[in-house]
Amino acid sequence: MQSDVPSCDDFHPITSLPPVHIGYQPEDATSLLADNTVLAVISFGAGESIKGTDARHIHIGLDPIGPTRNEVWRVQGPVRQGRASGVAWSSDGDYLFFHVEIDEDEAGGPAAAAEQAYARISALIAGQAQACHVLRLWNYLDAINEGEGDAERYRHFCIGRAQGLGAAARNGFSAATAIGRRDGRRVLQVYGLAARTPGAAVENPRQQSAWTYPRQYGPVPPTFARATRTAAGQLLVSGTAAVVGHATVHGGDTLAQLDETLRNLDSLMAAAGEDIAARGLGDGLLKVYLRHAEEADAVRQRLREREPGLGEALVLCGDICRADLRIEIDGILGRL
Ligand code: 3EB
Repeated sequence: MQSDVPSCDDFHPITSLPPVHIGYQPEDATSLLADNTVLAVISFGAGESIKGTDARHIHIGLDPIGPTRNEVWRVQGPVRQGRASGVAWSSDGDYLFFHVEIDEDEAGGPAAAAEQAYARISALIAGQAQACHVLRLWNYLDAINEGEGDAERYRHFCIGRAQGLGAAARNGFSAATAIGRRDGRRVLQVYGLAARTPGAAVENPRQQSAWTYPRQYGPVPPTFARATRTAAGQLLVSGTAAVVGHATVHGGDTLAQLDETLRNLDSLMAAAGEDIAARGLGDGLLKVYLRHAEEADAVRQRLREREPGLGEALVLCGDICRADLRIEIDGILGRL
């Protein structure tokens, strides 16, 4: 019905943000990058980034189990790109994609590499002409479980990350993932997504907030939120595993850990809001990190049984940041 009296629905709030569209595609990275609404292409498995030629492309050395796929992020565009503070970036004005790789040997180990990576990301964020808020961070490092107790490389990574987070955490922690590669490259890879409007951190009532984990998990707790809800109403879900309270459950049983992870995701969606909970996982895009590649078929089958509406997940073989975790799932929900 036409009316010349505007209703509230005619106004977009000043904070309104279009969604970012994320999908897995079989096409090669070069053809995907020809589109200037593409903000980022993330390739998994063996191979090289198109280094120096396109800041929108990164390569993560985690092997996909199944057909190799590229993850593609699309925005309204047009997308510009550049490098600043040692960080490659791309942006359409709404969203900012960024990534940085730090050589651990040059930095002086995984803690120093993490501190450097986050200091650079913080400098990039603080140096933006317009408002800029980190929504989501991914961290990939080699041999994440190597080292006993507090000597574990993941715990060192956590120390450096907490040290380096500055402007990257000025609105609190954002959602994150930290997974171990097995490519023997002692290079820390960090990439992320920021936007001109802040997101809202969401915690999971079934899980203790990671930054309050007790001392037994390391000298500096992991600094991430369970999810970020964006101004576009999308939910960026952190790596989620079979952690209840602060404890790992179902050690040694991958399918039981998967079921527990799905319970954690349900509880997280409920905490994120009625709209998110009502849509459920069915309109989301998930990534499954699996310690034992040979369990992929069983995991895929269980996922289909539990979540029949879910699209095909990308399954990657990698190490989870606690040695007793065998599976972790992250993703984006609400691909509006
Ligand atoms: C957990 O719940 C599992 O250090 O950034 C999940 C997601 C985990 C992110 C991180 C760690 C991180 O504690 C581990």
